[in-house]
Amino acid sequence: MTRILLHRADGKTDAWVKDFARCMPDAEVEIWRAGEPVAPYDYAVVWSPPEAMLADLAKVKAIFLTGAGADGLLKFGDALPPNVPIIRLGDAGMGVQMAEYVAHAVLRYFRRFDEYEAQARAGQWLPLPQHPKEDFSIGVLGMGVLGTRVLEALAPFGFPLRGWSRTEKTLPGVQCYHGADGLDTFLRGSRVLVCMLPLTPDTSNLVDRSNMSKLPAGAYLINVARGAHVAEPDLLTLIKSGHIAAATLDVFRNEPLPSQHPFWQEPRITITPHISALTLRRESVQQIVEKIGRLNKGEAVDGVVDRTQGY
Ligand code: NDP
Ligand code: OXD
Repeated sequence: MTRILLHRADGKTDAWVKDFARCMPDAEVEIWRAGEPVAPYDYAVVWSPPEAMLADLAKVKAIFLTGAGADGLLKFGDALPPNVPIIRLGDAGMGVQMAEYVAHAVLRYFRRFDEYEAQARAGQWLPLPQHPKEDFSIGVLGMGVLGTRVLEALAPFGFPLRGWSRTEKTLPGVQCYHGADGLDTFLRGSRVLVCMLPLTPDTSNLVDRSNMSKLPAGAYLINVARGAHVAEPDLLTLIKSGHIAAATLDVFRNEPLPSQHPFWQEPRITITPHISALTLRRESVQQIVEKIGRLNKGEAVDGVVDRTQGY
């Protein structure tokens, strides 16, 4: 029998327990509750657990995250059990959602639908010149599981594609840049900047005034990674100056985005409530169960977080 300790901040645990029972009938899933004694467990399944759970996480063989980003757990730093592997979710259905979201945002800006929406609200009939496709290069920050999926989904549209990663990469049809040395050249040629990075000390605030100023005039920003990648006041300044034509933001420093936040008043900013790629419960449970099976046999699994890199 495999014993799994589950925590869900939203309290919606029943469906997760049912899915684990379906995919792993011999598993015993227990819900973590603050202050209640915890029996020995083999694995923990969490997203952004409370600090009070950390002592119990030290007793398991591995911690599975029900999301792609590890920042919600790594924020605890040295308080985390040092030797317990943290395993993040791989694609599990998020890749196609990210592809849909980013392709929609890119095409909306390329075909100027955002401007047509504003015109229609003003009762204005005015065909606009089309953006030349060769000038509409798309630069994806982060060429991991999700960034790569998005670049592949954009390929058939014929936009010039570029990607930026920490280590050197090659991807057919994509001009690849890496490291601090490659960033400026990458930015200077990216008319649409798509942020798909993990949040780490190196990537926090990366999309600030200085870096956004390197984008071509009239650039677009799409952030589907974490709010703290973007310096929010800098974005507002550059949108007001016209250097950034518009932005689509799915993630924010404070979520839900506070009602008095100036982004709500800026018509060139499109806001969605952190929905670009939702965790699909069944697919996620299936993936976790497959990995538990491999770990139980002493085999390696992918998605193990490198704590020194922060993702
Ligand atoms: P991966 O770990 O697979 O990929 C991360 C990519 O970022 C890699 O290409 C990595 O480079 C690159 N990277 C990391 N640090 C740096 C750096 N300092 N400089 C340059 N490149 C860097 O992550 P995923 O693709 O699975 O997910 C990315 C992020 O998307 C998640 O961390 C999460 O924050 C966010 N996300 C948001 C969701 C939403 O609903 N809004 C849903 C799911 C994820 P290298 O290849 O060299 O390692
Ligand atoms: C994730 C997220 O990282 O949902 O998976 O943001």
